[in-house]
Amino acid sequence: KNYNIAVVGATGMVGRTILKVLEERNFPINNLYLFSSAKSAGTSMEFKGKSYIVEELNNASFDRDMDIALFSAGGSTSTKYAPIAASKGVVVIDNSSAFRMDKDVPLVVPEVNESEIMKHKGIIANPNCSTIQAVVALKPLHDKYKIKRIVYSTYQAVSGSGVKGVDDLKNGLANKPNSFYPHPIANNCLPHIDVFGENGYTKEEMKMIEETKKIFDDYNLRITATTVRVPVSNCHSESVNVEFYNDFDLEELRNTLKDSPGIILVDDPEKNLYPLASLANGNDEVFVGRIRRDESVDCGINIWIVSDNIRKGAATNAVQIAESLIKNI
Ligand code: 2RA
Repeated sequence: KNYNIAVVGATGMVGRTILKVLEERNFPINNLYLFSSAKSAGTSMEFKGKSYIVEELNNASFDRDMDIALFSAGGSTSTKYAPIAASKGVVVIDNSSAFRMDKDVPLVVPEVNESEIMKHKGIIANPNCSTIQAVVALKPLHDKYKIKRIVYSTYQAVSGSGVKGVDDLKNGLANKPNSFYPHPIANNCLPHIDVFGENGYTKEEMKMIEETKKIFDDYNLRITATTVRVPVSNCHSESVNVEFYNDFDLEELRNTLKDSPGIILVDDPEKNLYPLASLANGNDEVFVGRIRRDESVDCGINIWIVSDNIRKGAATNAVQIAESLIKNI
């Protein structure tokens, strides 16, 4: 069977990558509908050698024979239109944070909690990019050694902010003024992604903390996070400290990661081999390395995790959810 698919936010960085991944993975598509804001409506986009005109999203957009709508157009668009699509029987896979913590909305990374997908009530949420790569790496370790505590420190690419972030880095490196970030991102690390809350943490930090607990369905996990924007074009890097309840053999732990879905182990520091943005860029795997025992606790490790935040962190994960969905509908 082929499916009628909509991409909402088709002209954005993630939207374009969703189309690229749908084509690469030969997703079985009958009709394809592309939607955007008024600003980008009328744009012509290519898919499998055919041209498609991007339509302006409106309340009637889902009044047609449609199976799945992949949203990546920001929280306000999802808040308004995802329920409309779902009310018409269209299954929404939403890349925004609008519904992630809603108890009726599965928050899914297929390698981690694929079985949650069929509990959906019309909307399935794609986690935040920085959360996705972390839980892919940590899930096999949680299953084997039971995680007690996680300390996330992230080094996030400007592509996470979309074209505005990419432009700020380019302008900064060309000594032109930046207009998006609060400070020049060129030659700076900004400990400020999204907005600050009352508790002094940013929304990005709280997303990593809360989304990890929901995805692992383990609210006893003790998690803290510091998320930082760095002058890298694409791919997020993360230094993660993990403490387990149960002890481990380091070689066994590394092999567990090596043999787990969606993970590539790159860990031979003596040969200067460890995960890099330049290695992850354009790929869908989560790259792990620098795995070493944390001698300051009884059962802990430090690990370095790198992945393409636009692909596995957003577009590919959403398409993988759609692939799982059609296996079951
Ligand atoms: C960022 N994770 O990197 C956030 C949203 N993509 O800006």
